[in-house]
Parts: sequence; structure tokens; C-alpha cells
Amino acid sequence: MKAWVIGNWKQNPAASQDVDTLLESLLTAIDDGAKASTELSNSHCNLMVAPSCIHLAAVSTRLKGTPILCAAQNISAHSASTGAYTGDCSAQQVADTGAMWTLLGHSERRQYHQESNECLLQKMTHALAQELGVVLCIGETQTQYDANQTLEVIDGQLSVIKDLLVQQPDIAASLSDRLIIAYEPVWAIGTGKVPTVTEVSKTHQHIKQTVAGFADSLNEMTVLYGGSVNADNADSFAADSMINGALVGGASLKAESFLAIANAFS
Ligand code: G2H
Repeated sequence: MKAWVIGNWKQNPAASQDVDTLLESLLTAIDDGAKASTELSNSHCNLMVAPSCIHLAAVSTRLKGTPILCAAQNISAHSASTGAYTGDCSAQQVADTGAMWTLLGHSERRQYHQESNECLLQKMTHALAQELGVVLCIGETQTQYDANQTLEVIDGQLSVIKDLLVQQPDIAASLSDRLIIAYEPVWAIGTGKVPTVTEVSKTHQHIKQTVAGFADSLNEMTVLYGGSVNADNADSFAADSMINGALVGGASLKAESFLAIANAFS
């Protein structure tokens, strides 16, 4: 299975000039890597970045024809492609920028925007209708982890996939190409704390088994780990066959560390 390394830029960088600098550093390093036939030629790893919505169109345009894909960080829960929804961007508007994926259900969206399974079911439906792939983020809080509730919490969050398949059984066959799950323990996000590789591996195994139980066609689900992944710890995650890549926040804002993580998974 080809690994994925995805940079979630969150609400960064502040200036579009810094977006350009980051993009050009990434593209130059990949170009140089291809010329030198190193791992950075990207033949073994899918690379994607998710800029903030204000930079999405520019980044998507710049990345056209390059080995890096572009994703939105979120889409509107409203079904209409246009309308009176101040501050929202519809799936169709995102697709129109050339972006081919969207993150959904990141813990920061769940926490600060009260995104529920119902809301995420709507967003997944709209994304897939516009042929956007979905990176569905799930994970437990510190309190839930301490109370040994990780798998229970994850099962609740994964049930949105089951609900989607109940509504649209016909998409089951194609869903594995358009759905990635990112397991991100909330307590590991931006904290420098990480679960052990064994813990992540066991949780990923549970996620894969659970999703495979929803439909036979979902028996090879790509499951990424996210939460304080950096150039130093990426190798250990990459060495485990249950971990099919990484969703990277802070370390994706520097080309050097993002590409070092990509190398680890290549
Ligand atoms: C988790 C991750 C990216 P960071 O949010 O999705 O961020 O790598 O900064 O912990």
C-alpha cells in the first residue's frame, strides 16, 4: 500500500508570501530529489498539503501537474453549492479550485465548531458528490485515553462511515479510493507527546477491522497517524505496517521536516 504524508497547515502561514516560499521549497526539493533519483522522487509516497481556505485556490493552481496534491481543511455542511452561508465554502467551490481532497472532522473542528457525526455525515456526502476524497480525522481526548475509552470513542466516530453506507450503499465499492482515516489522539496534537508505536498499531488494527466490517470493499483502508509527528519520530511510525502514513501539522510548515517525514514513509 502506497503511504500518504499529508501536511495540515491549519491557520498558517499568515502571509501569502510565506505560502509561496514553502511551496517553492517543497517543489525544488522534490525536483532535485527526482534528478538525483533519491526517495524524494515521490514514487513510494503520496504527498498532499491542506492550506487554509484563503490560500486554497492559489496553492491548488501552483500544484497542478506537480507530485503534490492539494486538500481543503473543511467544507460547508450545507448541501447548496452557493447561497447565503456567510463564511462557508461549499464542496463545489473547493472542487472548482482543483483541490481533490478535503480533511473532515479534525479535532480542532470538533472542539471549536462542535462538529458532530450528523454534521460530518452531511459534509462527507457533499464532498463525495463533488468527487472530493475525504480524510476523516478521529481520536480520543486525554481524559478518554486515561479512562481507557479510546476504542469506544473511535467506534462512535467511525459510525459516520456506516451511516453513509446505509444512505448510499452503491458507493461502497469506490469508497476505499476516496476515503482515508487519520487517527489523531487529541492529547498528542501539537503537544510533543506521542503514543507508543505499539499503541498506535493496535488502534489502527482496530480501525481497519471495524471499517472492514462495514463493507467487504473496505478491507484495505488507509489509516494515517497524526499528532506531533516530526522528522525524528517518523521512522518509528513508518516501520509499522499498520501505519500507512502521517497527517502532519507543525512539522509540515518547514519543507525540510515535511520531506524528511515523507522520506521515512517512502
Ligand atoms: C494533528 C497534527 C496535524 P501536529 O492536528 O493534523 O498536528 O503534527 O502539530 O500535532
